[in-house]
Amino acid sequence: MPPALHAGHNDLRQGLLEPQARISPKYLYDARGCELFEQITQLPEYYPTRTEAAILADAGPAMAQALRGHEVLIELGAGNCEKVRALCRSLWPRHFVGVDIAGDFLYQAVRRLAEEFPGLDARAVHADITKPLQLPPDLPQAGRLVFYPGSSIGNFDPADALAMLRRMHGLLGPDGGLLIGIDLPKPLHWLEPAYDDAQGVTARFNLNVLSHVNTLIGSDFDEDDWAHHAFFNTRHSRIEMHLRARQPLAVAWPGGGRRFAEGETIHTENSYKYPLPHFQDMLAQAGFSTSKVWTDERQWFAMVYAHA
Ligand code: AVI
Repeated sequence: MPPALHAGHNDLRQGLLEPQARISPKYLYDARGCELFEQITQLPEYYPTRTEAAILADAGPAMAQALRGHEVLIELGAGNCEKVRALCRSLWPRHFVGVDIAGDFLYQAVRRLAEEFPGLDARAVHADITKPLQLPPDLPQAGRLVFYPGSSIGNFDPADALAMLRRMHGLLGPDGGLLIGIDLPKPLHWLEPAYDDAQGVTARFNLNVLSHVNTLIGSDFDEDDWAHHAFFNTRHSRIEMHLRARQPLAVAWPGGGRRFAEGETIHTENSYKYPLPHFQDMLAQAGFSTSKVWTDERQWFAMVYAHA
C-alpha cells in the first residue's frame, strides 16, 4: 500500500513508540467499537449506564424542578440521543443541539428526536468535543444547559478533563448550567469485573482498537497476539485498560515499527473514578459552583448540576 494512504495520525505512531506504548482511547470507537460499547452498556457487570439511567428516572421530577429555565439543551457526545429523551420529557426545552464525532449516527438520532418532540428546534453538530466547539451562531445564549452524561469525563486525564470543563463553561452565559454524570469510587470487586466481563465483550472492545489502528496507519497488529488486561490503579483512582503481548513480537507500519517483549503492554484507556468532593473542586477550578447532586442508593454514580 502506498505510504500516503496512511499519512496522518502521527499521534498514534508516536504513542506506539513511547516506552509505555499507548493508543488514545478515542481510537476505540470505530463502527465496530461503537457496537461493542453498546453491548458493554447492557452487560450485567457494567453498572454505570443502568445506574445513571435509574438516577435520571428516579430523580426526574426533582431535576425538572432544579433545571427549570434551561430552554437550550446542548448534549456533548450525544450518540443515539437516548439519554436526553428523559430530560426532554421533563424539561420540554425549546432548543436542542446534539454534538458528536459520529456524524451519520447523530443526524438520524436528532431527526428521530425532532419527530418525537414536535416544536423542538433540534440540531446536530458533527464535531470532536475534545476541541473548541462552534455552536450554531443563532442559538440563544440565555438559558443554556450543557448535558454530559455517561461519566465520559473520566476517560480524560485530570488536566484534560479540567480543560474540557473550562471549554464547557465557555459555552454558557451567566445563567447557564452543566449537568454531568460521574462514576464514583467503589470496592474493587465491583469495579474490575465491569471492565473485564465474563462474556469477554470488553476484551473484544479493547482488542478491536488494533484492527482500527491497522486501518489508520497500515500497521500489522494481529489481535490474537494480545490479551485484554484491566485493573484498578488505586494511586490514581482509575481503571486502566491495557493490551498485553502474549509473546515477544514485532509490529511494523509504513516507515516504522517496534518490538514488544512478552508481557509488555499498550495502554489504551483510563477511566477515573473521582470522589465527589474532588470532582466538585475541579468544577470550581473551571468556574462552576455545584448546585445539586443526585445519586443512587449505593452512591456509585452521581449526576451533578453546576451553575456557570
Ligand atoms: C465511555 N466510558 C465512560 C466508558 C468507561 O466506563 O470508562 C468506556 C469503557 N471502557 C471499557 N468499558 C467501558
